[in-house]
Amino acid sequence: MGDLYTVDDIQVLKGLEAVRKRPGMYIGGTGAPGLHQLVWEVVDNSVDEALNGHCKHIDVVLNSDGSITVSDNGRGIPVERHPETGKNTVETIFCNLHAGGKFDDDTYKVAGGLHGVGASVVNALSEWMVVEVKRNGFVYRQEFERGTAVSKLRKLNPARGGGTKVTFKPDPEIFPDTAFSKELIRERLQIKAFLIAGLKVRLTDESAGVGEQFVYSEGIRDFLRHLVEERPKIDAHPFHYQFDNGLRLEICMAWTVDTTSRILSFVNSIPTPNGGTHETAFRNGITRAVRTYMEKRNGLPKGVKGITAEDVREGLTAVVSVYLTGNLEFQGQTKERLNSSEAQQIDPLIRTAFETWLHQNPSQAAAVTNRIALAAQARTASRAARDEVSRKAATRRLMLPGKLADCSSTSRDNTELFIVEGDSAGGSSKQARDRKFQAILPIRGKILNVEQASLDKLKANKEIQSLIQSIGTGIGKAFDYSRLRYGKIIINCDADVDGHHIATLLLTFFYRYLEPLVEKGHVYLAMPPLYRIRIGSGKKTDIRYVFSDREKDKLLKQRNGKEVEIQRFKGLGEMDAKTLKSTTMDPASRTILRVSVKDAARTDEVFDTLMGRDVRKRFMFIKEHAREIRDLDI
Ligand code: 28F
Repeated sequence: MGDLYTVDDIQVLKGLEAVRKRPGMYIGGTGAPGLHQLVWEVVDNSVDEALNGHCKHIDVVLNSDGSITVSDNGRGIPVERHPETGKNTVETIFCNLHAGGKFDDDTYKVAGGLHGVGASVVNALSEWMVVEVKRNGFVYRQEFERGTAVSKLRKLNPARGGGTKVTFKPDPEIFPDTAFSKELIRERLQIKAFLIAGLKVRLTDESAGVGEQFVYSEGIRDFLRHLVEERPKIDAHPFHYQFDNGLRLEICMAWTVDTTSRILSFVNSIPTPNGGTHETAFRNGITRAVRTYMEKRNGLPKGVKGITAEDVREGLTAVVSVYLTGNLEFQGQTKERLNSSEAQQIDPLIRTAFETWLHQNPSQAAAVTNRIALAAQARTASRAARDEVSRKAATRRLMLPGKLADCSSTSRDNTELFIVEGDSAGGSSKQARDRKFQAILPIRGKILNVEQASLDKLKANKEIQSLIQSIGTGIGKAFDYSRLRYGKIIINCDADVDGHHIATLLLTFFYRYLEPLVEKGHVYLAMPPLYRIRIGSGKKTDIRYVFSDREKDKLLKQRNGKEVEIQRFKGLGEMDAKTLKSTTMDPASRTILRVSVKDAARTDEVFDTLMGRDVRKRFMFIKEHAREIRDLDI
């Protein structure tokens, strides 16, 4: 500092003295939350640089001496003389209360800093602080102690690029405990990375010698995935919505079968744990959308008069992130509840967007409204009906894929799941089944080659997901035999090359990922006939179903000149329900093959044949062997 104190200097000292005298006024207190508020203030200045598109990296280091370093690769704080203070801009920002990047509205379109106290408060409450700026091709550095500059801003070595680096040590005269919580910091930094897609945020613990980096290319979509990670989701994709016109708004949400609800809201990337106008507007918006949608389609469950906001919220996990340009208004003891009326615009935006999504995605909408209807029913139901078990069963049903036509029996022993290929086969199978114990899952023809796909890729495949959900056991480490939902899993594919291909893929899948089910004899192949052959006429008509060309030829050789009519079934979808029932589905008259793994050594060889690149070879295997043996060895 210079030799003479000017009037301005005295003002400055008075300002920062006030901060040291009553720190609670500025950072809420001197406990752990107040201590960490110092970190958030500095980090948020870097985040503002990122939000305005000037920086891509934020680096945080917990130093061994108890100080912390935050740096960004933004433009770097300006270093020239500041017209209002006559001091350099760095010193101006760090030594003047309320003088931060934000005192000048044109500089930043959006700015965070919930308490908005800025860098000078952090400086005032630090035993020491060092600020380094890379700008104009050089590194500049200035040092401070308890809020006052103890060095000039010095121009050091030349350097490329830009950025700001702030190191500070909280003052033990102010904070009874100056130790930072790595966990708290980690959590906050990860959230910043989620909120700003593509931003790289690194956290290093110098004394432990470890570091980690957060970067999420899909932003809050990744955030939502992270939040619902292990929780059982309903069968619908998350809803994602982004709006950027004056007000910036981004939302991602999904329902789980849990009854808990978690809505995480943010304003200018600052968490608002006590909600506020933006969160209320979000809730109202989705509630109105759901109400209109369900009422329009007469989708209210029996006995339920209307849908409440609580029904909509049950099981909901949501990330709501808004960016407001005006002065942020906060309310409540900790000033964590947003009170800006600007945020009310969100309500109609969300309402329209979500209602449109519901209309445009009927199957997703069905899963969502079923979930909400369940909540409404549980709320409306009498005590007796609010039986845990029935609710549990209902919630478990919500996790089943929409296209599974389940059976009414819930016991595993006598129930059967038919996996059929395509929607037309699904339709006729549904007509032919006995719905008491037979469930139908239609899957689309083109599923992955399980032999070549990784487990992650398989799990992401919609057809495989439907299959796993229907079976109930989970796969891989999560496999739980006690959750098997059907006694028999019967693969029923067309008797053509494509059908055999899919059957083979499915068998491979079972063998690789659900081997215990194969081992315990739960997996079967159905045998739909290839031909219907009528021999003779009148009273002596003989109708036979045969499964291969060889059988057909054999039969025709023995017909002794009688009249014949041959019908070839091109697919399951072509058979009428009665024929499908008697030939393929009715336990009294059908043939099914139990798949078993008998000889581990032989399995490899068989699978080489089954899964080799030669489709015909694979086809022959099933065709030749399937008919002749009741237990198919794989
Ligand atoms: C480790 C903490 O504080 N980063 C910051 C900037 C960049 C600018 C700025 C900051 C200018 C006139 C106030 C640069 N170039 N990280 C940080 N990066 N502040 S703080 O400007 C402050 C205003 O008065 C910056 C052009 N405009 C702004």
